[in-house]
Amino acid sequence: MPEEQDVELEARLADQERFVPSESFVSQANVSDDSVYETFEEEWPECWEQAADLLDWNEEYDTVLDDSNPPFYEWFTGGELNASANCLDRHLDERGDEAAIEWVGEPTDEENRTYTYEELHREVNEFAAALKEMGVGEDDVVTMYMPMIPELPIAMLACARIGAPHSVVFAGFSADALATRMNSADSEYLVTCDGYYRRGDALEHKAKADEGLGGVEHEVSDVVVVDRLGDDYDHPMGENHRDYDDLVADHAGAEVEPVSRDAEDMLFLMYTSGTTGQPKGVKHTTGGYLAWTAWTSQAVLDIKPEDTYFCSADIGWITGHSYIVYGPLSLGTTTMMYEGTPDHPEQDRLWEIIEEYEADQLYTAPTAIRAFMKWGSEYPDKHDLSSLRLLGTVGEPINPRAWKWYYKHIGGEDCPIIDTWWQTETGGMMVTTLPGVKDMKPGSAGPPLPGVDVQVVDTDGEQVEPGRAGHLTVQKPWPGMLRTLYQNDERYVEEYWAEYSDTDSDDPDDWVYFPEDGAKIDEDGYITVLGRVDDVLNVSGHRLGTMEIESAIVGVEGVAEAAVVGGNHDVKGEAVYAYVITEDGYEEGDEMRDRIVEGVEDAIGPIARPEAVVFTPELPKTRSGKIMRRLLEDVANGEELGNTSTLRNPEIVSEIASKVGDD
Ligand code: 6R9
Repeated sequence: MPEEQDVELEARLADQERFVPSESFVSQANVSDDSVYETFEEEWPECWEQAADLLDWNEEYDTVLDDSNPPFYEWFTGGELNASANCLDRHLDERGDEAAIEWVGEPTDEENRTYTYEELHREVNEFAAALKEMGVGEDDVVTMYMPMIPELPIAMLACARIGAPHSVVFAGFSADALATRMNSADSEYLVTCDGYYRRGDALEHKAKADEGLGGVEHEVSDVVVVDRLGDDYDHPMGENHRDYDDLVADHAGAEVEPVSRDAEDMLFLMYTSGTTGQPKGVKHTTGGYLAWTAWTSQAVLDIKPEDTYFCSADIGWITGHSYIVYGPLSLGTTTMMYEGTPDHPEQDRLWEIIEEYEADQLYTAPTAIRAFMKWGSEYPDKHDLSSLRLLGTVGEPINPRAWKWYYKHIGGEDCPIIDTWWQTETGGMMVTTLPGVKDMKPGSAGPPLPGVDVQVVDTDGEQVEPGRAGHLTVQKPWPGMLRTLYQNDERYVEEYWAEYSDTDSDDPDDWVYFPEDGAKIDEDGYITVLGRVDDVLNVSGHRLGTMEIESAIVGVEGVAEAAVVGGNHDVKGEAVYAYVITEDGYEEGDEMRDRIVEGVEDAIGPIARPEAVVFTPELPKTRSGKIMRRLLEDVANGEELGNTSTLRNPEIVSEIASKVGDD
């Protein structure tokens, strides 16, 4: 395109606030009829039968929603199904030879792997048989600590097949984080791997897993190890460690009858960060979760069985669970997995993959889009991306400039973009446009999905005027919702419901879910999510608790006190800023800073690494002794300092600010 024309186009896009999905998209969309919003409202909760109908049930459910004991809602009660059978067996007749998973490893000289539904079904059965032989029973929690290799979804589906809930721990998390999660879930089984490739290096993962196992307080029965690195790493094996390939080979050809699970039986646990130091074990069930991910994959991602769908998230986070594994596979489509980072070996790796596999959808995070923007449009421009039909984002707010760049340079101004707001706890998407129905407004996620009752309210729980900031709330239950926090019903009520509910009432109308996000709504009912209102940071779309990071820092020898806040960052969205007071006798300086960074990496993982460590003799505190995080955020962002008059020690703020300025 000639340069002037390009400039003109940029200018036009910069001013445009509303985008209409193209005729060609709408005409083929899974959902293109606006009436769905009204019908779902009128027919709620029976509207969700539509989601349940996307699944195969062994036993029909009696009731769509049992709301007799809020907020312990139950969905599709009396129904029975198996998630692995829904993701595999039922597709065999028609799609047995079609690809279920297209896996791309990071090294470019390695052969990629395709698993047809037939092949995936076979290996899931073999591994399920191995798990059974190891003694894994229904409801035993199996932990997985694995990167983006095919054995991860295989292990998840094998667990689902035998009714053993999985708990996947992101491979980038530390040994300590693994131990905490295994302890919390009383998990006696671990599936892990020797290592994986990251930006050309073979990372040794097994040593980290072993270190984590050392911190598990109960006896661990078996550890399964996938040999990913082959000759690149000769990994040590412990007494109860078993090689994945041997196990599968020993059970070659085995078939395991999928266990019929009650709709409300647990499918998996996923630990996520909250306000306190202890991560929360979010419990998802078989019927509601699977119905939710299947329905949203169909209605929002517009997935059709013949598509090749690419979500660049990691399966270690909820996005990968719902929209790499369960949603897409339940619909019988081809789901892609990429092991490495988008900048290896070059900054066009994703575009190369999309071109090669002719991907139909791309679902990624704003932080990735901001990085792509920074690298420049010459990278996507080198590739034919015309196979793409739809683009999506998730994990954090997307700024209009990044949205427009994505729209133009990746979507060729022809693909609708879905900006999807949801959480680990919601199981799947909640607020986003239906791409075949609604116009898009960059920067705003869109209206709530049909049948989802989201309101933006003030502190009294009253709806705010359009344009005013308030809290995002969900006023009615939905099938994909978490059911509780593992073995902690009390904390479940406290964390998500107490704020806006009458907790003594058993009338569901008195119960309101609060996800801890701020938001505003416009005249058309479009919601702009403003970010967390609790002490949770969103670094590169990853959810991290400030308390978790603080407790890691105060665990470092010589640290007396620490406060962690998020500062704005062009690519990561938010970056970790740590303000640290040292103990007497310890010197502030590079050595201390290195030990602090190391302490955080050991306790949580490199994703939580502080961008800046600022030493200070005091933290700004209110008279009642509460740390004023807002001021520390202002300092991190180099902003005008807010009101300091309520502080016990106002002078400290400018002192800290001058240190950050020096950095
Ligand atoms: C799926 C996922 C949840 C938190 C959530 C919110 C933020 C997610 C967003 C978004 C603005 C979007 N968030 N999607 N903010 N616009 N489209 O990310 O789950 O890791 O649990 O994080 O992420 O703050 O509360 P999770």
